[in-house]
Amino acid sequence: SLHTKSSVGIIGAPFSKGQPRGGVERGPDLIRAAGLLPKLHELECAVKDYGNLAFEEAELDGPEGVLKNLKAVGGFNQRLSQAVQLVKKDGHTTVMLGGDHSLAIGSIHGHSAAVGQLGIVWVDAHADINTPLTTSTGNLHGQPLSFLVKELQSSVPVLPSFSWLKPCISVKDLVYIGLRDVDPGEHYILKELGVKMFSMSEVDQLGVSRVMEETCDYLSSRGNKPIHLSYDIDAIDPTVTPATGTPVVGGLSYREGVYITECLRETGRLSAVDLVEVNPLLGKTEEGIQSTVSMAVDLLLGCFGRLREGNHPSDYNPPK
Ligand code: 6HN
Ligand code: MN
Ligand code: MN
Ligand code: MN
Repeated sequence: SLHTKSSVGIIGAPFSKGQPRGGVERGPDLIRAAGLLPKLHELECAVKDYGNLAFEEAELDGPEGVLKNLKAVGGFNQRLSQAVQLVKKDGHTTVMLGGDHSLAIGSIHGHSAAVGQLGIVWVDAHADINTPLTTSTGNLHGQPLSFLVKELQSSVPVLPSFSWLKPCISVKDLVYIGLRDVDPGEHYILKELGVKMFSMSEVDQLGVSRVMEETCDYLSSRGNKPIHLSYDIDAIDPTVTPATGTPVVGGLSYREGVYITECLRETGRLSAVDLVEVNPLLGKTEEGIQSTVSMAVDLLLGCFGRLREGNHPSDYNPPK
């Protein structure tokens, strides 16, 4: 490989309060149990597992208007941001294992606090850019980008639980892939702000290779910033990844999903990865759960150099 070996720092974030379904807090341990660490070692990655971030029940977390678990989500993300900053300062590419997608708030905030401006690749069936005013569910996993995007701050009310958070990304540094369930208020925002996006229609029209070429060109035109990949497992088709909270038909295939990670790895600028929304309690069958978890592992391996053509260690000695 042309790349220097990666050093990976893993943070488990067993958090589920950004949405109403139990089980997603089991994601980090399941992904580890499926062999993530030994498989990364096989790719000659140096791996440090920072363990799971402890979660304390927020006292008296009543709904503030329509928003659910504001204090818990605000508090956990503040600590996650600090954890990510530490891992980045140790020099690793961060892997944040969720947990639900509200965790992107702390993950992206911490990443940006440590390294500066970022390019964000958001792979998801959903846009996750509802504001506290446009949300129809009150679930904060549908809103993380509204708190992070600078251009949206005049539309986001000030919330005490997020007073620590400074919006740190420009909407021009954001690219979506895989969209197919976007709420009207979100669609308005995407069009109004001219956000770069490849919905499933564009994946169909262009094919995943053109989508990735254009994604990488776009990020280059924005100055080759360190890349933050936020990968929601529900971007993948529910026939492959049924064990997730908000499945949507018509998603990315296994191959398209992995190809995205291979291309981002090739840039050499992948600096943090979120892998979120794996929920074993929603898999229906053992097979469905296994398939979801192993997809999560394969996406992460694609991020760190696994090639479908095969790999071999740099010190490999052929038998003589
Ligand atoms: N996710 N747009 C819906 C909402 O509740 O705002 C769904 C959000 C899904 C969020 O999958 O990370
Ligand atoms: Mn989603
Ligand atoms: Mn919807
Ligand atoms: Mn999401």
